[in-house]
Amino acid sequence: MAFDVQEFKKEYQKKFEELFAYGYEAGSKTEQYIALGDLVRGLYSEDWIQTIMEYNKKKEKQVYYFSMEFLPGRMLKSNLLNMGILDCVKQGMEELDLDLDEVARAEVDPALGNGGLGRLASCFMDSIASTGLAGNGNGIRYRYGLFKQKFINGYQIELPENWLRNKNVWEVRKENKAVIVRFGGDVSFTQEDGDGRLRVRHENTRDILAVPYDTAQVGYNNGVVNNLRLWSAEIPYGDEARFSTEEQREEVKRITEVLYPDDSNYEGRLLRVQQEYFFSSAGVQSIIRYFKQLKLDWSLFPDKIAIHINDTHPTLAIPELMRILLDEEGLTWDQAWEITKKTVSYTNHTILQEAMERWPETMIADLLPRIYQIIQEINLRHIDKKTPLYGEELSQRTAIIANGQIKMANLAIIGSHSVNGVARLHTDILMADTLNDFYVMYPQKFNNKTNGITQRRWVQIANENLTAMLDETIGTEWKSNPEEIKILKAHRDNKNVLDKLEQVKLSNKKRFAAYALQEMGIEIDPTALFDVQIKRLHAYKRQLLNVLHILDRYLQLKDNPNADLQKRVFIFGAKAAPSYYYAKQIIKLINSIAYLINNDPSINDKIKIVFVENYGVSLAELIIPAADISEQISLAGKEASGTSNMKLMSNGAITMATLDGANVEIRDNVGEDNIFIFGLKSDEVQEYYRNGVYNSRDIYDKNPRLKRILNLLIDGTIPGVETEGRDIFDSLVMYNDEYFLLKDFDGYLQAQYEADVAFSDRDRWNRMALMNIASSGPFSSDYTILRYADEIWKIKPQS
Ligand code: 8GP
Repeated sequence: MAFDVQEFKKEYQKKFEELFAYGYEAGSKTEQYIALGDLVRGLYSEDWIQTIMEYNKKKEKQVYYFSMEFLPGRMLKSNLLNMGILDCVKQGMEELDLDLDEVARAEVDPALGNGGLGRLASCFMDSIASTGLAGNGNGIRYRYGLFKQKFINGYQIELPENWLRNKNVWEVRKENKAVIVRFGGDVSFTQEDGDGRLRVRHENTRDILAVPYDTAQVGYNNGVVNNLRLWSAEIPYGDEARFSTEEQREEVKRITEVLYPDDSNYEGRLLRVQQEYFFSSAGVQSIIRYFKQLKLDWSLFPDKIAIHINDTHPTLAIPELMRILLDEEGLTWDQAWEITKKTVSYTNHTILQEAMERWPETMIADLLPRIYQIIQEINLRHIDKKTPLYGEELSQRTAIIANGQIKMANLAIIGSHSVNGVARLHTDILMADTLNDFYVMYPQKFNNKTNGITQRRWVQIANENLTAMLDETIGTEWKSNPEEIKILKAHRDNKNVLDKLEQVKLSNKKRFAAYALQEMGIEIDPTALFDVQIKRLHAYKRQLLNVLHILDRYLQLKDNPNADLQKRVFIFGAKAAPSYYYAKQIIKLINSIAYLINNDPSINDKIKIVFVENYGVSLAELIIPAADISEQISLAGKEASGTSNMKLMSNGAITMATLDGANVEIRDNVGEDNIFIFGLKSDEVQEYYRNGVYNSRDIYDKNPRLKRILNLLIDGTIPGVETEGRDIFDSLVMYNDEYFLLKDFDGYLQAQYEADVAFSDRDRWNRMALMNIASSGPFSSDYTILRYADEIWKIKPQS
């Protein structure tokens, strides 16, 4: 984009004055940010219009990525980078006596997702635009999103995150594109027009207006600007009288208020289903409106439209598309079903049973009576067709409706043409185990798409020092073709390059140390080994195993203050689901241990623990470039892929890993010498589950080192955790340790010991870091997305 510094300065000043009616020098950081954002939006608006017009004109096939969550992070710098004007704006701001980074920090990081799944959706949106694919996002504009996490007395407290309190400069409200989403009502059938066909009458519905807010997704230096559409629930115009009480109005607003209402109770679950139908229906309706404008035969719908559902949350898009084709467009069942299956594809992100969505049949029948009928019909036809082929038992196991429950994964698989897992191991487990019944029926639907990350945000923006060093060492080709980063391997024995890499890491560690001191009052040594575990708090991710290792080191130092142990800073970032009691107990435990150890002078700063509050994309950008060790220690078979493993690797952290999720592929790429692997393998875990011989109590009794650590949880050593310590102890020792922490403990300690040894040899460690960076190219989401485009969506990059 042509733009020079002088021109920028002029435009910026003008924009600021236009918005705030005084000079930018007197503005707050937020105002300075809003003015810059507004200016930037203006700069890409023409490309945005142009891109959409081109797609329409060429009747290009487009993909619609339906996701309940998006975690875009701050958008200012990523837009500037992709537009190719980051350096120019940075310099311009400097000449205006402003610091771009400081101004950029005034942007509120929207928490419209939980973790991996939501951030993946945002990496994908960036990659879709950057590889020149015609793609759109479809989701929910949550008023508050996920909660804001605070620690009070070590406990997680959830506060509302009012991310929209200032103007959101990136979004454009499109009232003229609003659609009505209908809930409840009565369904009847009539014969009209004398053609003998049944017509559906759906009356007395509760109608909600879905208003889209569009946000541009700017491609990297290619002029492509795609669209992310997030829907907000409102009272339909002219219908205010029907929502006369405060209670009724609240009910409407509630639909798009928060991500993850507490689904441990019926009310919360009902709200969740409303959200899912709300954005699925609105998305499908707007797609249908677009398609009709093309004036093509309905049979061409799958040639023009691909709908991808990110996990099962948007599965209701399947019966909704059927409903519109049948009831509104008058297609036959067979026509509508063919179109739907060819259009929809589905990604599974987890094998955890508790995350498999099931809704009570009665809930769907009441809330969405017509959709319910369609699901029943899909189910009946499925069973009718499959029973003669596969027998009663197998067919019934794949039923969508069973025991009064509607199984969303079954509907997603039956109603789509592609089912993919997110790492090789994960897909293998889906095919062989979790979804094996479906694999038997539809082997051709199953495929793997290993996750990826965008190095634009996770290296270029998050780690400017590393970016500069790479540019200097291997040129800039890696930025548009991430595989090219492998050239760095040629420098693996170049002392000069290794030293530079160490300096880069050190400066990033200093940056994090400054944050820890300023925000948390914790002083850390930037030359210590930074050991990082950042991810949602969940028992299977085994943050507790990390804790057991910390306690082991603590005891070693208590026994012998001069023990030859590498100085370490353990960094945690994690939110726990509000109703996940055990995860919240683990948070309290970690905070209490942090308090104990950080304030114990006899430890002499050899261990520090930093548990950052309100972990999210922006904090990840600060922590990841500073990491030496990347903790990826889930029980093998449980973590579908992981993506922080890829981000950390790209920034030169060494992975401490079980052979789980994408760790397996990371090992294959980086080689055994540049990763620390330990623990049970996935098939060994399966075997234990099958034969039931695991006995954690036995391990506890026979392993004195481990016993001593576990006893710390209940002997009063750790202040303030009486109940938490006891509950956690019981889960590990008395209730047989569901995630095999005790079994993997020895292997983990050994791997950690090896990491200490490696870290003390600076050249060796730096070489390992270099090899990780140099092997990270294949994990670019650009490649992942090109595989989705080629193999699932059948769309091609624009020339
Ligand atoms: C996550 C997986 O746990 C993670 O391994 C994977 O990297 C990521 O998806 C992206 O594929 N799954 C979820 O975040 C998830 O299942 N969330 C649903 C419960 C909301």
